[in-house]
Amino acid sequence: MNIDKMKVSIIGMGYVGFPLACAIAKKTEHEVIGIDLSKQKVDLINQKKSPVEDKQAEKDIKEISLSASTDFSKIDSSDLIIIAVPTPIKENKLPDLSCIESATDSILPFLKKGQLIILESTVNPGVCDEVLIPALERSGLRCNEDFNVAHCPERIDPGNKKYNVYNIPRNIGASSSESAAFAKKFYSSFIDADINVVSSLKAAEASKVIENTFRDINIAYVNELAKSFDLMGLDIIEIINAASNKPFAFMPHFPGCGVGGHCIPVDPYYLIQKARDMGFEHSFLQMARDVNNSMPEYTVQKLENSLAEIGKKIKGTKVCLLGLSYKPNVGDLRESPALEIKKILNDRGADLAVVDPHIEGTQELSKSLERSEAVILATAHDDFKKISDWKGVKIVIDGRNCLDKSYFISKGIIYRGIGR
Ligand code: SAJ
Repeated sequence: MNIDKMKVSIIGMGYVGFPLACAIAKKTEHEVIGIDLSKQKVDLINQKKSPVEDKQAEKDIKEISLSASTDFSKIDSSDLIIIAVPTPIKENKLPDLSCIESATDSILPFLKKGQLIILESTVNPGVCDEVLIPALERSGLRCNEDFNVAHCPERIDPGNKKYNVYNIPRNIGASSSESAAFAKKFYSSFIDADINVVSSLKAAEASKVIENTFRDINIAYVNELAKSFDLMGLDIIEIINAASNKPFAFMPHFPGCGVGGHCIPVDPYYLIQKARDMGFEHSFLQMARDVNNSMPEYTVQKLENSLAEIGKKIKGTKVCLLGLSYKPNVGDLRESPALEIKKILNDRGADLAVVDPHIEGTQELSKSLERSEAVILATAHDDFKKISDWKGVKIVIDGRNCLDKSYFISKGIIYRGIGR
């Protein structure tokens, strides 16, 4: 194998795999093949278009040679196979490894001596050793004798203008020190940031889940504060901003109508379940999940209380839901709390209009505001922050604390934030 010119196959052309494929194709001499189950994604890539919202990758695809296919046989004779498929949770909040398992089944016929298999998908400690390697060894080949395995947890922040696949540091664990060194050299060839080798596959898996669990518990902390500050008549944004001028030992997070995305509300359940299987209950992490999962209902409750102030109920009221996406300025519905808010409003009989400029099939903003008495903002899209004419709206529930509270007070519009 010539480390400078390999055949690299990437399984999964989503938010993680596609930018990664572009970076490798752009910065190295490797031949890069992208594999995905979605013919639509594959066709877009072969037409030199991006299948995901990623500003850097949308540029890169036009300059590079990257072919994509739905046919797994195209990975034949790969030196390196990278698995970057989703690791969601099931309805019952249990980890769902089915994408990894099916990707591995599809790789088996093409597993060869000397190959390195790298998992980028986020998993709990133990998945590589207890699921991935045994599945690959069903080929009859042995890990560390015939093939090696490494884990380099993905770190991508959709919509981030500063950090992208080229400049985010990475951690690597592997089945052997040689394969760790090989993987480090590979990632260093297209990433201009620290590539850190940890002691094992499990250590790499654990490092990723604690990153996102850290974020989840900190968001739960401020969400719980928001509930008590609402009762105390305090403005949580003012208070967090004040605490933030402490130059050490404080890291601001902000309350909102809930926690969405493919990482933050998902990864804690991987850690919780693994520890539970080992006989330990992460009650604190579970409680944080419960707090964050309570925010959509809390947000709708604010609307109900505000309507009651003007003698109305949710049932039959014309309500406009601003935003469906889980984070600003992208169109991504995964685990979005706005979907839960929409469901609750529908169940409570609201006459609902839903507006999200990043999601196809939603209503037009101006007309939706015109016909609505009340608004819940669930996503801090820039388009919503620019609204200057709220038409006949009487109530605004600002689920992302991103609007100007004083403006609404000056206009006699009832404004309620989350913790303000
Ligand atoms: N959220 C809050 N309050 C906060 C921060 C976020 O309610 O203070 C909500 C957001 O509205 C969103 C959810 O949490 O619904 C997740 O927000 P996020 O900014 O964490 O967005 P993600 O899911 O794109 O997170 C990614 C993650 N990257 C990876 O997992 C590789 C995460 O680790 C990063 O911390 C995050 O980007 C980032 O830093 O922006």
